Order: sequence, then C-alpha cells, then structure tokens
Amino acid sequence: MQTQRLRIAIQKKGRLSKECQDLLKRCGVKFNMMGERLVVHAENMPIDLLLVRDDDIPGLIMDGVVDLGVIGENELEEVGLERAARNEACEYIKLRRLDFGGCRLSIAIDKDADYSGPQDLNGKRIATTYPQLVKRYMDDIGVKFTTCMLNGSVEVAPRAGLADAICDLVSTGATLEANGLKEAEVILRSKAVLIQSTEAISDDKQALIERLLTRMQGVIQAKE
Ligand code: PRT
Ligand code: ZN
Repeated sequence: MQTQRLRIAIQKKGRLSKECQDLLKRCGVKFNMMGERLVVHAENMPIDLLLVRDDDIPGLIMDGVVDLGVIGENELEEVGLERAARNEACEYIKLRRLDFGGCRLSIAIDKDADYSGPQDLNGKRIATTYPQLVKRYMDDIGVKFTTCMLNGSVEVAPRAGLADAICDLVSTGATLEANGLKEAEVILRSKAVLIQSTEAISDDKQALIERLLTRMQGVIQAKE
C-alpha cells in the first residue's frame, strides 16, 4: 500500500530507540512521541514513524510495507537468512551504517573451560536467539553442533544444564562475567543501520530520502 508520506520503522522501546529518535530530530524531523501510538506523524515533513518491536523491522522492509527502517545488523542478518531459507523476500538496500547500537555476537563458554579454538566447540549444544547466524558461522568453519533456541535468558542456559555454550550479544562483557562465562569466538560485529525497501517509490519520496541521508552524514560527522 503506497502512501505519499515516507514511512520509517523504528524500535518503539529498547536500546536503539532513543538514539534513533535523537538522530531523526538532529536531521530536522520534528515529531512528538506521546502515548502508545503505533504511528507518529512528523510535523514539518511528509514522514510517518512506525514504532514497533525491532524483530518486526527487517520483515516490514523486505515485504515493502515501510520505506525505511533502523535496525541492528544482527537482527537484520538473522531475519534475512531465516526468510531466505523459507524462500520469502529477503532483499533490502543498506543506506548507511550508523554510529550507535554497537555490539558483537559471540560464542561464550564456561570461564574455566580449556579453549584453544573453534574445533573445541565440536558436538556442543549452543543456546542462542540467533540460530541462523550460528549455523552460518559453524558451517563456514566446518564444526558440527546442535542448537537450543531461547528468546531470553540465554546466558543462564549453561548453568541451568540446557546447553554447553551460548551465542549472544555482548557489549561490555559484564553479563558474561556475571554468569561465569567467557567469550570464545566473535561471529559478527554489529551496529545499527539505516535500510531501505527495494520497492519502487515516487521521485518525491526518493528525493526526501536523499535529503535525509545528506543531513545524517552531516550530523554523524559533526559528532566524530
Ligand atoms: O522489545 P524489542 O524486541 O524491540 O527489543 P529487544 O529486547 O529485542 O532488543 P534490545 O532493545 O535489547 O536491543 C536492540 C538492539 O540493540 C540489538 O538487536 C542490538 O543490535 C543492539 N545492542 C547493542 C544490544 C546490546 N548492545 C546488548 N548488550 N542488544 C542486546 N544487548 C544485551 C545482550 O543480549 C546481553 O543480554 O545486553 C546483554 C549484554 O550486555 P553486556 O554489556 O553485559 O555485555
Ligand atoms: Zn526484539
């Protein structure tokens, strides 16, 4: 369903939402986040912000429901692989890597375990929210493993006897440490990215995207 207004999907609540809203505001987009609304209309530009769970953003872009989205590369790549495996649309245009949301997706093991390399993961059960990214990595290096899919509390899985290792996002490393784990392998370095749907759009909308990108370039450079 095409509309005249540019639709941008952003995370409603979470680690990307504040910085994402700040970035848009610094790019001159005026809006007022109030209440529990799904759609927020910008006051000074033909832009609508769609406030959703981050998990939904890659699909909204790949299905062409929204024009732009801001999402962590970890989530974007996981959903892309998942959709590709199901023969669903999984295309998008990466417009820009952003300067927030930085983290790494890492395999972690018991802090006291001996570890000399990925071959030590052979035959292990790995708890994760990112089964596709783990499979791609393990297939690439030719190491066999099994998965334990968890959407939360991944870091307690080894202690709870559900898995031998985990693969989860790490930023400071405090969560791993608190759970008696150590980082063994980094499988992806992720940041938030601005993506566009591959759906054809009007010249006006494309021009607005170009204008936003130019402003974004200035905003991000000024911070560096
Ligand atoms: O509700 P919704 O589904 O929208 O949000 P969510 O809970 O799925 O995601 P959210 O808000 O936690 O994270 C959104 C995105 O932020 C992620 O997809 C990443 O791209 C990025 N990001 C950056 C992180 C982290 N850093 C991070 N540290 N996401 C999660 N974590 C978690 C990690 O899972 C672990 O539990 O923080 C813990 C580790 O942090 P440290 O500092 O202890 O290492
Ligand atoms: Zn999520």
